[in-house]
Amino acid sequence: MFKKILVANRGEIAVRILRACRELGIDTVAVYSEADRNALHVRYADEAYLLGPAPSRESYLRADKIIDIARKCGADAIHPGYGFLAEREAFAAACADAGITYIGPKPSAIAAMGDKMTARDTVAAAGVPVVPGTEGKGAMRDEELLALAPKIGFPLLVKASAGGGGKGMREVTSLAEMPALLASARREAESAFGDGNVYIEKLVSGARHIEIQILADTHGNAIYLGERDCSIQRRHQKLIEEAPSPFVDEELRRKMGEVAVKAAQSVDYVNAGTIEFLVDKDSNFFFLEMNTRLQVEHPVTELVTGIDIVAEQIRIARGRQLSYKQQDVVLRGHALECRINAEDPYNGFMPSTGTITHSLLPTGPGVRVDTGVYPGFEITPFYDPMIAKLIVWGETRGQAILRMRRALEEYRIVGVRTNIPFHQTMMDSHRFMAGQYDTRFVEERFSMPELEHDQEMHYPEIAAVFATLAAHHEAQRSAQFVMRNERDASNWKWVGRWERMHR
Ligand code: MV4
Repeated sequence: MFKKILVANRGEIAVRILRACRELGIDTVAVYSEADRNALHVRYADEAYLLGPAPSRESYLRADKIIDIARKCGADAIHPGYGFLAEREAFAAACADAGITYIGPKPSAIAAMGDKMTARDTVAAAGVPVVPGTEGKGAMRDEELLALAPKIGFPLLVKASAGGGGKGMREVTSLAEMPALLASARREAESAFGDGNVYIEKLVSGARHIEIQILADTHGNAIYLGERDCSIQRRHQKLIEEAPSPFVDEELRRKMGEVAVKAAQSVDYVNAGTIEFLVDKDSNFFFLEMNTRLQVEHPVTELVTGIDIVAEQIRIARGRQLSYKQQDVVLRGHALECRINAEDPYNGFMPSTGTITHSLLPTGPGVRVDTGVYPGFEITPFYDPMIAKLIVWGETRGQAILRMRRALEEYRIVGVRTNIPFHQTMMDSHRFMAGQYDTRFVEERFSMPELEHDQEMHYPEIAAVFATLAAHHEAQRSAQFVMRNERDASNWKWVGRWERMHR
């Protein structure tokens, strides 16, 4: 095994990875920015080194410094976590050049999946279903895209090759508006990624976002660990994830799992990875993209499979065989994850900063909290607002929801505002309970037009009085800003009925 691993990340995921190392008896090295001198990951690790000032590009993105530290302190391997240097081909290659094992896929696989158009072409050639569009044609000029669009049919989506996560994406409903939308998509992609290439796909509406976790070792073994439903998101930020998906049955799981393994094998994938699919109302599924890293939401898969994904990543990187064969992967029960963000759900989900003065973590049966913060720690605007993940397991989906409600109620965070009231409202929602949601759910049901369209206000004094009243009213409790009738003790009768119906 490795003797020492450097974790090139911060926050909850750095702590998660350090914990896996500790259990495996591997020494650990943390790196940190000036804003993170007192961070939990720094305290948890055996050694810690300062990278530089708070901004990511001067700290957590300094690949050169990180590799230098790893070399000097004798680390055998680097785990990138998610974000920052994860999914950077050049970083994975630089680790290898320095004789340090990168805990993740090969640079070639990161590159092949990093360009979304290339990824689509590659997996489509391997027989993986993709949404009908421009696959197999490579980069196209506007004239070619305009000529092809009517054959694909409207509505369609223009997507950035270098994109992912919705950046540079445009919905097109007619040929007439397409030239302008192509131009603005290219402009946005060029400025965000330095690559203005785009491709088009038919729009799949009312779809769910379901992803498959895979593991592949260096000996040619590859398995899938079932799916996660990540449809509860807002502006491409996931908020709640669950496993298994209430929408997926045995047969669909097996089909999607086998296709996911095929997609991974098409780029010679090694280590943990995730294949994202769109799944329409008729259970047709289409490859969206592959994430070549450990994901935020990996714990829900860990809770229903009993597999420690980070420990497997480390074993795979060391050259071991997978600890599990496909038939060893058995799903048990149901897991939910709520991302706890330092943001104000009553004020357009604005980031909230400050020092956490008090916090009380939920515990007890079936509850897991992955967090990187503690009382006394200051939340700064430099990094992601996610401060914790609250993950629960239950024998059934209904039990998991009840447990999540209980845990959310126990959770106390003082000093910053959090989205806990949003999650409480979700756990009370009949549509969520019934599993009847798609990727539009949050925007449809949780929009607050009176707060989001303030540019239309013509009477600032009246607006100010109303805003004050509304803020006071809404601060009282979560339920006020959505469907009052959904807060009802008989919800649980309803869940029971729904579960009996679906047995
Ligand atoms: C789509 C789609 C519908 N049809 N592609 C958004 C981010 C990027 N990863 C892909 N995305 C989508 N691609 C076709 N052909 C709808 C989305 C989409 C979405 C996907 C997953 C999770 C949330 C989403 C929210 C809005 C749109």
